[in-house]
Amino acid sequence: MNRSGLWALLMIPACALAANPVQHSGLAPVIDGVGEDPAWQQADWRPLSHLITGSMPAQEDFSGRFKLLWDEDHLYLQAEITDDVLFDHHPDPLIQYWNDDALEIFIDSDASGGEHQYNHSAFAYHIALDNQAVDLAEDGRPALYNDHLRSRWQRSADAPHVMVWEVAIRLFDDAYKDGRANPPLALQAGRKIGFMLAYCDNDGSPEREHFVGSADILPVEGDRNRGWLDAGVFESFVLAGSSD
Ligand SMILES: [Ca+2]
Ligand SMILES: [Ca+2]
Ligand SMILES: [Ca+2]
Ligand SMILES: [Ca+2]
Repeated sequence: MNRSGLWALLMIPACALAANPVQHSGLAPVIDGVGEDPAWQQADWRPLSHLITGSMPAQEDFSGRFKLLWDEDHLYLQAEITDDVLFDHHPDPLIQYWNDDALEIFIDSDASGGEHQYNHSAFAYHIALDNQAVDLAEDGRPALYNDHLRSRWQRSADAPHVMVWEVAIRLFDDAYKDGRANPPLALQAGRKIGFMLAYCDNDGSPEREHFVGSADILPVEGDRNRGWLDAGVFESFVLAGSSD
């Protein structure tokens, strides 16, 4: 690279370099747990490979990858999850939801980062095997946020231990308040979001055995389980412009 090229590279803000593009979808994928929608062809797989808590599972115990897309109304997720035993010990979605198998979606709609345990500057949706979504409310108690997303999964036709999980997620700004009318955001190209995906894998133990996510989280006093507290550990994404 010549000197002017190097200078041009140095002038790009660090956040722009770090943000991963999410492709726009002109034709929304059908949320049915079948990932063959044409829209998904334009999105690249991203790995779920960073251990957050527990032990690192063998490939057949848990492994996963995911894709993202967006349109004006939704962020779309397709996750492909290998899990040898599906386990839903607590049928009440508000009881120990993190200790049953669950897909966990972390979203910070404006990439503000910061503490979000009891506020909605960011959400940490724990989606259970019955497709119900739980996060901590402003009163500090878990609450259902099923109206924020549509979630469906199915076992893969040719691999019985593989689930294809599709989710359409609405995004809300930092002014979101529990118990009020909160209009979802109309998404536009250029919006930066914080996002992280993780999977809680339990195959029959009192507590989850593996918690593996997409972000390489810097531990605080040895603890990488920071996503439910701090949106600053999410990965940076930017909604890319429409090309279709
Ligand atoms: Ca589909
Ligand atoms: Ca497993
Ligand atoms: Ca925020
Ligand atoms: Ca499991």
